[in-house]
Amino acid sequence: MRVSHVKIVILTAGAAQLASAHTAFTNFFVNGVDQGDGTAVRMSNNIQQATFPLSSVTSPDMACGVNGENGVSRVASVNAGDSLAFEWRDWPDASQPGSIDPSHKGPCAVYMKKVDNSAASNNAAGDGWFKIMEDGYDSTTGKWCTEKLIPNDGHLAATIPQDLAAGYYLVRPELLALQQADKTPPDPQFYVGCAQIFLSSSGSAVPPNTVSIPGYISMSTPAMTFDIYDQPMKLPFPDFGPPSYTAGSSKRELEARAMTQTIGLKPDGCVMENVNWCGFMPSSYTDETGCYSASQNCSVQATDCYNSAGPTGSKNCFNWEDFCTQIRNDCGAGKYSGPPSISSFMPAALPKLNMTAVVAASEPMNSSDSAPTEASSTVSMETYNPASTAMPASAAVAVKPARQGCVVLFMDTAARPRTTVARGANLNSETALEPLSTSAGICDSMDTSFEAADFISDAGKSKESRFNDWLASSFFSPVDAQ
Ligand SMILES: [Cu+2]
Repeated sequence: MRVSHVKIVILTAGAAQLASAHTAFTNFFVNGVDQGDGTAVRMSNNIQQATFPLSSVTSPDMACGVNGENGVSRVASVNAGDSLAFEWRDWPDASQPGSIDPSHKGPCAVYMKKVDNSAASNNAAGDGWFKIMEDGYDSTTGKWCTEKLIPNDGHLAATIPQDLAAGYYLVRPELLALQQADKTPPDPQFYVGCAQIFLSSSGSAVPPNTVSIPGYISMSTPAMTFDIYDQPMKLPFPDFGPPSYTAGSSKRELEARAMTQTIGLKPDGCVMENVNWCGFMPSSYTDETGCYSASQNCSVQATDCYNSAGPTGSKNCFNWEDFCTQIRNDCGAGKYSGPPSISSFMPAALPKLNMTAVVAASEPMNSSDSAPTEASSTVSMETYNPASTAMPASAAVAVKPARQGCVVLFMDTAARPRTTVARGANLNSETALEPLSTSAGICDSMDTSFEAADFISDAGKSKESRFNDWLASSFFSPVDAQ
């Protein structure tokens, strides 16, 4: 089915942050640790520019997106061999779930470029880009890379090659949506952004195959006009860009030299963060003048927070503002000793991402004739004993072939079915993914950090009804469970 590009603009009265269409790279994880919304990420402050596809495949914006030449203050600390995950969102402030519309089918890649200072401006467009990850079309599962993002909460995984030389880099996730590439004129749609990192490494490698962005593709590059609607498609998909660099492949060597990050670290005294903003404790005070001066200082910082927030939103600015309100109320009440503790105003800790699950779900299938690495055609029917967290295996049942890669555990407690879904063939995995959406073709998940036992003990009706919806969908037929 041909789905046209639909532009959705939702105006929310009174809210500074708007919904979006399309997708944006909003935040990234280092070994599962969320660096924070927009933190160390270059993106336009204009939500439309941040979420819309780039206007031309030869635009300088192809490097790091619109306004991608503007460095931001923070630089994430990364070690060689770390696994990264780049999060893509339909709504950059995550006010609604979703990563990318299912119509946006196409390949993904991740590029890096070594720079003198990743927080500096005007170093994105031009030569020096190399690829560390690519994933096109997987003919075994019939999925494009962009389609794998959807059940994977928008996470695109890549590993930093172990032998890369230390230093500052820009890391650039790239999505190409081909749903309009067959039109006249063709409209291949790129979504890119850049993360600013400092790489600690004892390696010395400099990948030899670098390209200029823009310049690495033009409209005559075959992939730009690839017709995803052809029956059958003209496979293999014509990859573009340089070959992926993996540790140990042929390379130039720099003299290995120890480097220490000096730029973009979280500043001393930074007690709260939002995007690349930091809140600092107002000076302590013991009298009325000092109290109101602290209140004023706090409010000025709050304004900076909101003004710098951008498309990913100002969630933590609200926390900061609550803290300021406390100071002001204290002043009004004659409590002239402060500032008060900020601990009760701190935002909740960001959940850790289960990288194993993300990698398993996004693993590129390299050749069309290889079996899916996580294929599993069995479901284990379990009887759950509430007095025990053990999950005794019992009958294995078939899943619909298209559902390979999903493993479903059934828990039955006093006629209340509980079910967890895990990716991969490891039935004993403690990784339990919550079934959620019916919009994608494989195991969907919203949460990747549940322990199986947590899920079982949670009797929330909404989860149960969401599961039932999912069960009733075409993904998985309970009739198979015989
Ligand atoms: Cu779009």
